[in-house]
Amino acid sequence: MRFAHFADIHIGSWADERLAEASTRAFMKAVDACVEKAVDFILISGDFFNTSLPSIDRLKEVTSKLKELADMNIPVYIIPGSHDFSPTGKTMLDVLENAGLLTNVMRGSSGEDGKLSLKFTTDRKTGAKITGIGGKKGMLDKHYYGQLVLESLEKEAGFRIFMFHTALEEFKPKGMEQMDAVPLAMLPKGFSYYAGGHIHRVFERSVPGYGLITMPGPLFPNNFDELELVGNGGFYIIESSSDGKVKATHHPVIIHNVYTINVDAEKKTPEEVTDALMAAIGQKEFYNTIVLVRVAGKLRSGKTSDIGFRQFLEAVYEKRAVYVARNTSKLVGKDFEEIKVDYHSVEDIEQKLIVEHAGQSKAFPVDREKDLAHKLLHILAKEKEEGETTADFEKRVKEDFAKVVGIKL
Ligand SMILES: [Mn+2]
Repeated sequence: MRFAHFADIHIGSWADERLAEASTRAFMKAVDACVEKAVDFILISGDFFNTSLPSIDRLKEVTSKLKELADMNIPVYIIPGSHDFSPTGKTMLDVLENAGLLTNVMRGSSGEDGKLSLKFTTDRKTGAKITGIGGKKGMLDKHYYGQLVLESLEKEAGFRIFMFHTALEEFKPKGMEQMDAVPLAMLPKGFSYYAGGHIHRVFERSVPGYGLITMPGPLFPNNFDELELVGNGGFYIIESSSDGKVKATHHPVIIHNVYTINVDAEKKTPEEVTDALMAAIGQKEFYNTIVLVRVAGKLRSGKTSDIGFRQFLEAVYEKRAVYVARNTSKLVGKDFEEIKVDYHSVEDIEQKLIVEHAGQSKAFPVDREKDLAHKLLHILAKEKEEGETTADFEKRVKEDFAKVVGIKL
């Protein structure tokens, strides 16, 4: 048996039009590689799309690729990720599943005692039994793990795959120690393969009592840090031999080259920093390359805005760079220290503020308040969809609101 494991594809993730196609292209390329390697099926461990309602253009491309796979009889098994999920449960994944293009393996029932019994989805060709738990925003999925009936899952015979979309407490990567996570003990033991997602880093570990646990990282990096740390994305190909051995190989997916420039601004004048930036690009050409530039340190004189970034950017784009990303979070001018928020995404900041302020209103229990705040932020941030009338849009927002708050309109 040979299968592929993708996660965190985030179709539509980059707002900048220069990189808007990158995650979709990475998906196309990864699928082509899987076809070439004759995989039996493909797993997607959450965050297939960057939002629950992706744009029509992206959907068109992705759907025709999924159709190619369906026509070749290569099934796609998926769990929703924190990004695929809308608070009201609406997601494009349902549409694709109804069209027979993929299968959501997070299936089960919850008993009167609130216990969650998961069902396996059996792959017809290989007999592999697949189940899993998707991710939700703000770690609502932790609740699922707490209710999960493990015994029946652990007793099941055969080649079993558990898909998950969460950080694991024991294996949080450096710099992500504060992240919400699920302890390994909440996952069923003895599965053949644990297909993870959510952490945008490559991870692979064989754990006694459990099995091979991996996270492939994103198919294409989603921000400056990921570009710097992982450079390019990738996925796993897993091969299991008849003696039960499971081997994972990470396959890179290269869409653009990444070139990093570091400039130390400590005790330099803005002019000296500009010179250092220009010297760093020298005679280079940046065809099909993303250039990352990190400038850090405290200037000897002047302001950070005196640095000739504009001149630098023009020169780099002139040399055919696809995109230039700059990080100056540790750069300060002579006379004042800039205050920077040390969070990378809007969601991180929202999450931080919600946690910090929860419990002040006393109108709801704290957990309910956090949950509500999250869902309301999500709903109220929605924009009008393509082709949607203003009246329909307002109706949709009102209905979503009523559903979340639990009132009748
Ligand atoms: Mn993700």
